[in-house]
Amino acid sequence: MTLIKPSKNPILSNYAADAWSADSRHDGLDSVIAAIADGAALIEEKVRAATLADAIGTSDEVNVQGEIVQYLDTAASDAFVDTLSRSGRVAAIGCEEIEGTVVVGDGPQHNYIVQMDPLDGSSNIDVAVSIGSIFGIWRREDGEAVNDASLLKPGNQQIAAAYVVYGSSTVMIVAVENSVQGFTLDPETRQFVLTHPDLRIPEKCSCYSANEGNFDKLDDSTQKAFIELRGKYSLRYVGSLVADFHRNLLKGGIFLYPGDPKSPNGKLRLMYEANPLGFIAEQAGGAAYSDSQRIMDIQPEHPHQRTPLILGNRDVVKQTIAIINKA
Ligand code: P6P
Repeated sequence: MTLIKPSKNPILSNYAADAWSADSRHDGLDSVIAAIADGAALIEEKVRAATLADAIGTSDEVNVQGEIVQYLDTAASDAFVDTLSRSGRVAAIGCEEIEGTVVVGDGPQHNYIVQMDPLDGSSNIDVAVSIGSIFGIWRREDGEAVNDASLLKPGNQQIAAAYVVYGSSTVMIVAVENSVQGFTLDPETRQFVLTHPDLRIPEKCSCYSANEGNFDKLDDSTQKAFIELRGKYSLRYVGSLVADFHRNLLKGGIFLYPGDPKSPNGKLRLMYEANPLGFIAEQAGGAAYSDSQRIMDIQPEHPHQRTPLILGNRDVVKQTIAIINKA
């Protein structure tokens, strides 16, 4: 029995060609998004097979979970570097798994710079918890040199962002200015189909997502913010950034990973976690801040720098920041 009726909704490639090619600022963006979708479909298969591979020991490099995770982190990084490079539109890639800048090309058609966390939360694979891939996309201006500086553009210069959540279904969210669209992978056709058009974060905040185990490490004002949230919202925390953000994007919520006196910049990365999700949150009517400023206004100093991150429902983010900054 075929569980899935053929959808009448557009597949990603048709949507992208129709929606984005009309705007010259998005010239070739559909090829970059298609490269992300191709890599995601490949990684989705590997992630689903990983534990099974461990169980049946199909090859040495997956015989212990620790090596499965490392294998999948590297496999995801390699897959997306390959598909993005072959798109013919990407000049440079920054990647959580790669220390330096991946310089792809500096021709006139290499119009985009992509920063990515290819497989975020991979330590959750061995307990079958959702994980994700995150992408920030910037324009490379005509004639602009392609070098390490290519990876230090502030988030407010992003032209698009995307993430893929590998959960009970595999969903790819793509945002450009004033547009957030969701596509679900059809396991039979291996195509992403439009299933969540014109996403907006619901006005009503339903939950907060934070690691309450860190509470005692937090400074007084951040503890006050946590106590305020406890009194108003349910706690929903997967421990996988993309899964927590995706639920909050669809259902309304706020995610916090603040700094603390020992780690003032928190845990999450600015360029390929906070900036892309901050871009998506803002295009969906939400907000994204560090502990003091709009995430996308931070001038990067290093491609792997960390930042505190508070993002989701705009009003609740602003209220939370106000409490955190009350000395
Ligand atoms: P903690 C996963 O390791 C990750 O980088 C994010 O996906 C997630 O939001 C965060 O760390 C969870 O961190 O300290 O709560 O386990």
